[in-house]
Amino acid sequence: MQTLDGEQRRQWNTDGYIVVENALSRDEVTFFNEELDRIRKEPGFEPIKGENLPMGHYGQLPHTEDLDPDGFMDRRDLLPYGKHFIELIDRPNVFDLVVDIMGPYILHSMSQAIVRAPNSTFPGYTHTDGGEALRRIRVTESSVPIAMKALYLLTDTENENTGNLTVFPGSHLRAIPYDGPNPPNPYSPGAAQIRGKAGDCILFPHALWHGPSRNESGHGRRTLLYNYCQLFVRQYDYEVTPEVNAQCTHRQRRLLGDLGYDFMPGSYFYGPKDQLEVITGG
Ligand SMILES: O=C(O)CCC(=O)C(=O)O
Repeated sequence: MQTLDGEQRRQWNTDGYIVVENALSRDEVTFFNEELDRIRKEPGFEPIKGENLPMGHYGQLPHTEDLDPDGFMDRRDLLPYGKHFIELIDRPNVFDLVVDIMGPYILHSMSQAIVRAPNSTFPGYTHTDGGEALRRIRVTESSVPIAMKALYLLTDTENENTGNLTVFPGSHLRAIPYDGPNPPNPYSPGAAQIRGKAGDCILFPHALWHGPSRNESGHGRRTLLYNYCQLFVRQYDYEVTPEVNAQCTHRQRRLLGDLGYDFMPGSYFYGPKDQLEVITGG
């Protein structure tokens, strides 16, 4: 399998992220953009708000609220929308690097498509992933992450304030002052807007302070996100339906939590005997 080169490893350890250029071809970018237009009109999981609902939860909607292709969309659980979304789970030019970063004892934990609308009053925001729990955990520079994300750009963010993923380089090693008097935002000192092209993929751990900048580009900024976690941590956005399961390869099924035997106490604590072989395709 492919591994990080020296410069990528240095950047991962120091800055806490790397950019894989041209991870998707131009044709694939076009294809997935059309898919986002399609799924916007279909039922799916979107953020729901309500007084009695826990923070950040997603519920089933008949379609995305804003049907303008450039309008806001935040759709979770992409695998039921087709095999091409399933194939992104272990697309070799990105997944190989994920395995090099995390090791082979991993699961796919979440899939998501986000469109950030232009010209909105949206100021951007900064956070870490993994909620209240992971926010309190800090790993060292030489540790594999507990969870990480692959963010595929489907539109260019070559200029600043075009909905760029904005990160605080090196912040994966520091606690985010989330509940303090001055929580970070994309315009705080130390923030860096990543400039990338449609097709590039940004890899970063959940612990990195990150989030979107404003979008003044005049069009929707689009991304696909695929998350991974260590085997003992649970997935958090889907149930594997028989339809999805039937379309998966052996490796994809393993990454969706099928250990090759029925669950018993001990499962997911230690990996199955063939885990290395299945994950590395050896
Ligand atoms: O929309 C974005 O740029 C970032 C999404 C995000 O914050 C995340 O991946 O957790």
